[in-house]
Amino acid sequence: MATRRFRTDNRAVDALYDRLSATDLQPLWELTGLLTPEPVVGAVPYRWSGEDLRALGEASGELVPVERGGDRRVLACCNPGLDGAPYAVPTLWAAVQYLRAGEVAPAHRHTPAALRFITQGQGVWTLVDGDPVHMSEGDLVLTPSWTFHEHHNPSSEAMTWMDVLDLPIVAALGAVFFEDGPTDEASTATAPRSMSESWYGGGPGLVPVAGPSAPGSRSPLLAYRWADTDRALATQLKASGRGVAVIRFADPVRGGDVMPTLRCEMHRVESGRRTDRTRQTGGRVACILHGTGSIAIGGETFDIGPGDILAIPSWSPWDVQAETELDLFSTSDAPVLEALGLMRHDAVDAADLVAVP
Ligand code: GTQ
Ligand code: FE2
Repeated sequence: MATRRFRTDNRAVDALYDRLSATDLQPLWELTGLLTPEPVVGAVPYRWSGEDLRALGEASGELVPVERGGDRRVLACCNPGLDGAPYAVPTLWAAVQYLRAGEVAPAHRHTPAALRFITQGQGVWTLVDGDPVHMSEGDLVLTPSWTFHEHHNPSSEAMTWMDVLDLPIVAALGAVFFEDGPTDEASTATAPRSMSESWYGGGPGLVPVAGPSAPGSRSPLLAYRWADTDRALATQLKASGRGVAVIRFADPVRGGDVMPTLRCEMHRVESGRRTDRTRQTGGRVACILHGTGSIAIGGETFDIGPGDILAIPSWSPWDVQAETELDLFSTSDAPVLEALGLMRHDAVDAADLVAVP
């Protein structure tokens, strides 16, 4: 090991460093940047343009069969601050997946949890442990840790969506497991409504007394539909009169986050309005569903439009300015930071707190 050292004429110090090197030890007095006053992260504020993502998904679709690369045609967002690691922020994988008409991405499962957020189109089914979940614009679809999942596109149009996985977290913890599904014919089952929604998507605040339970602290509801999200945002906007509405996607049973590592939110900003500038610990990935405007992250400002994916590094203040009404999906590792007592966020203005009557 190359032990870092200071230079001196003292032979005994030289000898000490040689012994430290030979013993794979590094003295703390040679190390800086470990215990920083505030988070120092490699990830930089960044934007991948929706136009580029669509065009490159399509080009990959024409040139590369889905069988390559683990049976998924996926382009990973690589934050330029992370030395080539295929991660959008140090804790989150974000990618676009492209499935052509008639294609099937066969079943597998892994301990990293995944979610899909659909920015355009419809027609793909994701089977989650055999339950066919249809995907359509604005929907959030979950494939929790260790659930078998496969995607098939019986429609006549190619489809693309954003994947986010907690892969870097699970990898850092040395807990990645992967398994291919049964090798017989891929299932191409479809259904107007998934079983998960039939049980747990019955209505606001209504959950079955004896429904099939989900293991661990994750939602048994696997799809959050745009019609419901849209209505919740619209009614909140009207009720608050603040020009900005934010909802959190919740486990309908526990009220907690959708999965143990990932928090999901949808933000709506009325045309001409700007959100408060806030920051919190942990990484965040955002994706624009509708509208145009700009986002300021740390010292950078990016124009934003539909399909854009954004990396918001830990502790970077960010705010959004809407030119036309903006719908922004956000996912973060907040449940992990909260579980570990590491969540910090900037104080929220009193004006931001709406009293619940
Ligand atoms: O769709 O199963 O972006 O396994 C990365 C890994 C998607 C998937 C990704 C995956 C998938
Ligand atoms: Fe997967």
